[in-house]
Amino acid sequence: MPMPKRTPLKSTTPETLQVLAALERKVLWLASWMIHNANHLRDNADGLKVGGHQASSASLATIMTALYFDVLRPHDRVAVKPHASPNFHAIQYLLGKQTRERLEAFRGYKGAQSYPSRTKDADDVDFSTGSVGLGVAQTLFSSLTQDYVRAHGWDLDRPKGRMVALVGDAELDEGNIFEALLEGWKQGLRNCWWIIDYNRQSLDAVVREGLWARYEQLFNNFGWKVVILKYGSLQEAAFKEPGGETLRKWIDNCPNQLYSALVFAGGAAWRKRLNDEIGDQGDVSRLIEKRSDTELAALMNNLGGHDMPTVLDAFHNADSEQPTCFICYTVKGFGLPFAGHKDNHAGLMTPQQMDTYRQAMGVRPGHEWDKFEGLNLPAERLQSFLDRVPFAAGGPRRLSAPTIDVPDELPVTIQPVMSTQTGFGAILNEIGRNDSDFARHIVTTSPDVTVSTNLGPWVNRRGLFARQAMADTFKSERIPSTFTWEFSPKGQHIELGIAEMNLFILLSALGLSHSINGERLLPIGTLYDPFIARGLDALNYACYQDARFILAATPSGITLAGEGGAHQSIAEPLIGIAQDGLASFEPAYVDELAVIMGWAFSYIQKNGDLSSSETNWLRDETGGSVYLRLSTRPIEQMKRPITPELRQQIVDGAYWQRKPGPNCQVLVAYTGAVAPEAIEAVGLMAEDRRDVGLLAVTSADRLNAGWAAAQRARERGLVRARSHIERLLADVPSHSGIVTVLDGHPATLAWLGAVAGHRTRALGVEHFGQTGSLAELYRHYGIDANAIIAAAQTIVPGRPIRHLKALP
Ligand SMILES: Cc1ncc(C[n+]2csc(CCOP(=O)(O)OP(=O)(O)O)c2C)c(N)n1
Ligand SMILES: [Mg+2]
Repeated sequence: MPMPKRTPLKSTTPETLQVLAALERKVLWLASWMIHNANHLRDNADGLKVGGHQASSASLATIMTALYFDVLRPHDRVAVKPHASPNFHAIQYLLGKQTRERLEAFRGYKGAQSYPSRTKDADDVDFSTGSVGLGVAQTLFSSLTQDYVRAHGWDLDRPKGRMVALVGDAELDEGNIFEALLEGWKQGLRNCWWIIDYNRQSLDAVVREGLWARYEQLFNNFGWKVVILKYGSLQEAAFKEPGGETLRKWIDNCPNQLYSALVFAGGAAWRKRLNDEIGDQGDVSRLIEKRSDTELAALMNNLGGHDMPTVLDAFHNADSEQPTCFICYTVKGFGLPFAGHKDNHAGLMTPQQMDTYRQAMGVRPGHEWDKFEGLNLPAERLQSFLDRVPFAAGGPRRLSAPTIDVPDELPVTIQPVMSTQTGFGAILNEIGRNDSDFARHIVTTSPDVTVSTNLGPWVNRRGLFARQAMADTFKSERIPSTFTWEFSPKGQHIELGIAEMNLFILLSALGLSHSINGERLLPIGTLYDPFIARGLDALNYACYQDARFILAATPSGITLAGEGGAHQSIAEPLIGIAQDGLASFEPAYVDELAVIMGWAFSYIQKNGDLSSSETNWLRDETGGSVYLRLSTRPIEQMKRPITPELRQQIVDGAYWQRKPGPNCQVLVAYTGAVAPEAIEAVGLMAEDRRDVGLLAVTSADRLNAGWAAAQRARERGLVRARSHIERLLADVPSHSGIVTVLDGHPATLAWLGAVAGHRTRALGVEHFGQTGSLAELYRHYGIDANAIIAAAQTIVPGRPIRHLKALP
């Protein structure tokens, strides 16, 4: 394998190398000890394994020491391989940014987190990781976001940062990484480093042979520079000895499994194997013989990713903006007793092994957490080095940005008959008309469904983003088209290829811009509702790291009728309820949507305290992201004034479209596009029954969250706590029945019956896949007016139903 040529290292002095070697030892020790302490020395009363990854951490100890203590600058940002979290916390501890208490509580309540977490850790995690692959892609999209922000004239007084991912080699099996690579190539990615911890082991076993060559080709194809760190400096020196070439060839041809097994077995095993295979070849025999078992093992373990000079050399020489992939050969469990063993992923050192390791590290009992214990350099020298580490020299790593003023009302011309999707496009089109600060900070994005989710008018006004301008040839050729497709550095729409994973990770990056770049963006992403599932883990990831964005998902449900089949969505309203950090809405009318969007633009900017509001028991001051489930179904709009009370109720999740009277037997609670069916059913039932109610539910999610919070508050003694839905249902007679209906899973609203103990029948969609007209599908799945009336009749029998339409 030809090695890339590199110019000799200039910047690192022998003194620095000495200090870095000591710190590397300490990082590895602290990471191992932290895990050991959590598993063996803490009171773990619940009998569960605490876990932690000593082997995976060891694999990256050299690389992370080099990066954090020497290479990185304050404006660089890092996604650390999830199971190298202990290294990260150990490094932050040495830099004075993590407490001993939290290390002692590693994986415990409020302790340092198992996997680096922006929201739960206290030591300045740049990007959360945990679900492998996502943090890696996050660095790519954060780099694009940095370019976007700077192209718009913001954040220019700070140097550009490099977005760095520390990647497990098996992490590269995750498809989202390849989706991101292709997108990065399209968007002209730069300033992004992916450092592959090529230990040739995954969780279960040793990986396939020759993966590095696939990676190399792959990254080259996407315009990346590839730097391979295979041999350490000891090995390079040995290759220059007589017989060295033979040794190199043997290493190159050695299968991954055998190499790992010999690393585990140690010096004597290396000697036997090498002697058996190449030992009869004069020069190389001498090369082997002149080394003790320990020296031989050190030589064979001296892969590029564990050799500080090699690692520093590679990083310091990668000074162009070209995205760069470093393939670093490493040993999983390097320096620990289970190094190289295929079962070491979750392996923990036994107390005896730990004791031996402690002695080898020169750490006295009782001094395990001391920063410089057992290091062969004076503490003052180490401390003064740490005090000057460039990465830690900047101010706080969490930046902030002022809140952007949102207009009190978002104007929109409401047509007599209109869908929420059309309304969404119209609202953005209106915002796009003027050049307010608010409009300038909006950035939209979509995975190839810009036009079909109605972002077209906005994009016509604001243009597409690219670092290099690109004209719309259809326009210059004077071929009529509804949409102008012109790219420029000032454009405000980022067009993605069809990969929903990429959409969510880009939203995650755009939605953290205030904290990463110090410039706030108001991101809006659009996609088809069913394809939320395609990127769901990435959506969860974005919410977990508290990125802020608005998601408009449309079309949704079975309401897309003829489009139907595989495009129908059922489970998404339940995702909307269950997803932490995401407030979900499904309005029926465009005036509701305008209210919700106006609120959403403020909500995504909030960052206040955790206490709940006394009115709705929601923690609105903490803010979050927003999911709008929209529809293409044109429905008749209501002409009505939006009073402040109505506005608040729409945002809180429900309002009486027809308040039930004291003799109410039945009320219908609906969400979204089935509003006409609910209205029709209520109208028909009202001919026979008195005081029928109609509850418009704009957000099952917020109603449910408020209800749960108010119950908790009462259980804690706040006896007067009442949520919005409890207040709405307070006057409904207890014998009334509730029929709930939506174009989505019936469980979304079924819980309404439990609020005040009303008998309830929940209608919705449980099966999918049939195409047809709306009327056919609503009848087929049982969410039309007939179904509502029949359900009401069953739970609260009234007079014989005269109004049921004839069934086909
Ligand atoms: C999406 C996802 N699937 C599965 C896992 C469980 N898991 C954690 S680490 C790991 C293997 C990682 O191997 P590699 O990336 O090579 O890291 P190493 O420990 O070898 O450094 C797996 C399967 C996960 N964290 N995320
Ligand atoms: Mg691995």
